[in-house]
Amino acid sequence: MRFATFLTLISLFGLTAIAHAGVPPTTNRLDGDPVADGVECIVLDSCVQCPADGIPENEDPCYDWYAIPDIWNGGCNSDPPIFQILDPTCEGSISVCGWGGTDPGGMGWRDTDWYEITLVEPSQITVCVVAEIPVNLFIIDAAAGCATTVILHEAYATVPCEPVCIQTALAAGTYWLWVGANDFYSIPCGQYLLTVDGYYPEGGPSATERTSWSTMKNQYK
Ligand SMILES: [Ca+2]
Repeated sequence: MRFATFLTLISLFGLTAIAHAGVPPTTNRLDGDPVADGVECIVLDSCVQCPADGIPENEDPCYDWYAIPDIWNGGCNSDPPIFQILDPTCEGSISVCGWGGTDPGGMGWRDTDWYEITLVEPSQITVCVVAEIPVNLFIIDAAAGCATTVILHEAYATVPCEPVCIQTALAAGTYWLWVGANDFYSIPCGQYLLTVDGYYPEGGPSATERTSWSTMKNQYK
C-alpha cells in the first residue's frame, strides 16, 4: 500500500499501524464487571433497544486495547482485513446489535466495525444506526478491495442517540457498512443498533412483493 493511501485510510477510518505489547483484558461490560481500567459500565435506560431477532456483533467491547488489533471486524484497518458478513433475509430486513467507542486509555484509537453485504441485484436499501455514542455510518464500495477504499455514502450523529440513515440505490455487488465512533478520543464504549432494509437473497420476493411487504410493515410496525 502506498504511504499516501495508508495515511488516507488512517485519516478516514482511524488506527491500526501501532502494535502493542499488552494482553487485552478479558472482562467487559456485558457481564456487568468493571473493565480493566476500573470503569464501571452499567447501561440504564438506553436509547438503544436490541430487538429479539437482532444479530449480536459479538466483538468484545470496552477493554483497553480493543481496537488494536481488531481481529473480529476491523475491515481494512485489520491485517489481514477481516469483515463481519451479514446474510440477507426473505423479509429484506436485518438488525445488528453492536458496540463502539474509543480507547479508554486515551491513545487515540477507536473501534471500527465493518459489516459486509452482497447485493445479488440492483437494490434500494436503507441503512440506519442509532447509538449511545456519537457515531459515523459509511457505505463503502468493496469492489476494489482495501487498496482504493471508496466511501459512497456517509452519515454522522454528532450527539448520542441521534438516529441517522442512508437511503440509496446500489448496483449489485459487495459493500461494507462501517460503524464507529465519530472521534478518536473520549468516547466511552456504547452500544448501537444497525438496521438494513432492502437486503434480499437471490430468489427472494419480486419488486412488487417487496413493495407490498414494505407497505405492510410501515402500516403495522
Ligand atoms: Ca470492531
